[in-house]
Amino acid sequence: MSSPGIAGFGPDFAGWEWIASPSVLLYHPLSQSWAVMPKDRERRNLTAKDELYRRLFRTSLLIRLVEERIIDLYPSDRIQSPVHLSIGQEAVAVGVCDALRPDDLVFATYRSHGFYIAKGGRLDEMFAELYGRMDGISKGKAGSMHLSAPAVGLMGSSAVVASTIPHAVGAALSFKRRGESKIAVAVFGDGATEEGVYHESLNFAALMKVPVLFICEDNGLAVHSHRPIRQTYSLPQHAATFGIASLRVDEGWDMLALREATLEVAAKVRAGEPFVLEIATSRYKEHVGVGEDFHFGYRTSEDIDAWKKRDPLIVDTALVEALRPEVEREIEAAVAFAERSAAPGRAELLTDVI
Ligand SMILES: Cc1ncc(C[n+]2csc(CCOP(=O)(O)OP(=O)(O)O)c2C)c(N)n1
Ligand SMILES: [Mg+2]
Repeated sequence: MSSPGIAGFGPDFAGWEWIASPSVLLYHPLSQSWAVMPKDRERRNLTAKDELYRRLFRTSLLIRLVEERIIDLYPSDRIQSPVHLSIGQEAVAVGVCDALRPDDLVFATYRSHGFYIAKGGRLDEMFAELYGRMDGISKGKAGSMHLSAPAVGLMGSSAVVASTIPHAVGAALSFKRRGESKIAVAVFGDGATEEGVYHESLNFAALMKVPVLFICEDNGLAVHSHRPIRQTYSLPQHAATFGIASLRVDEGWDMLALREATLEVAAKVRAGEPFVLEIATSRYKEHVGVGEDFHFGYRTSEDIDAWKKRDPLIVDTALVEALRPEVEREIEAAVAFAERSAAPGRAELLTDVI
């Protein structure tokens, strides 16, 4: 596709140059115009101790310490389901969800402890769910991979890669038909964009002009495969072929930048256009499970060092230590709730099953 051209990028922006500095550039293919994202605006007005930063940081820390607690608990076999940890990726869930309205709906993946928590799901019901207990948010039948909390707008998550993307498009269509100002958010990994349903969903969303925000968590990996050996396309260019505007944010550790980007983009979606927001991020742990995966030989721990140097939960140790006691108390109360909860009996075997 061709663009009207922009200084330094030439008339055809094919190639990676324009993606290299994408977090400040927004190309809208329908109006064929470029805009500069004012992503630094909020950060300029903030110091590290400001209320907003502290709120986002606290939620990020909660997610990380929850997953670290899962790591501790896992060998005991109390947690009954496989777990896909998002340690390293927390800022995405936090920045995105903080920019949404409570009644906006999120459809996510098997790696969604962060989205569950950031959207406002109850932590005690999440631990009880992971334990497979009756007080779990889905009475223990969903486990970690199928978390949902409809009361706060987390409509579902799924182990089937890309499968919740069309659900978000369908929800967005219903908002449009009912004249509601809500938006639907489809969260998926970079690997999910290789599924046919992603392409169908983009096409349908563009055709129907529904208020859906597609969010790609680009950790560069699908299990053990790196993105460049799997894909021939860049997401923004691909989205543009459907006439869908897009933005890539490279600073996926930066909760404030992600919140700001999502606010800007969600306003466009609410006004009635689909949008693709691609966020670079980094998974520190193995694909599934609570260990590390550097011994498999497809990546080294040094590969994520640069990311860790930017990670606020590693860098801002003073704030971590200031918040840690109260966050740990909250987690221990949730774990105790799960421990107390009854296991489902035989009578539950066929309930809530379709
Ligand atoms: C339809 C389908 N195909 C394949 C799989 C096996 N699988 C599970 S996770 C995964 C990789 C997905 O990678 P990505 O979408 O980037 O998400 P990430 O795990 O990196 O968060 C694959 C291929 C699956 N669960 N569902
Ligand atoms: Mg991935």
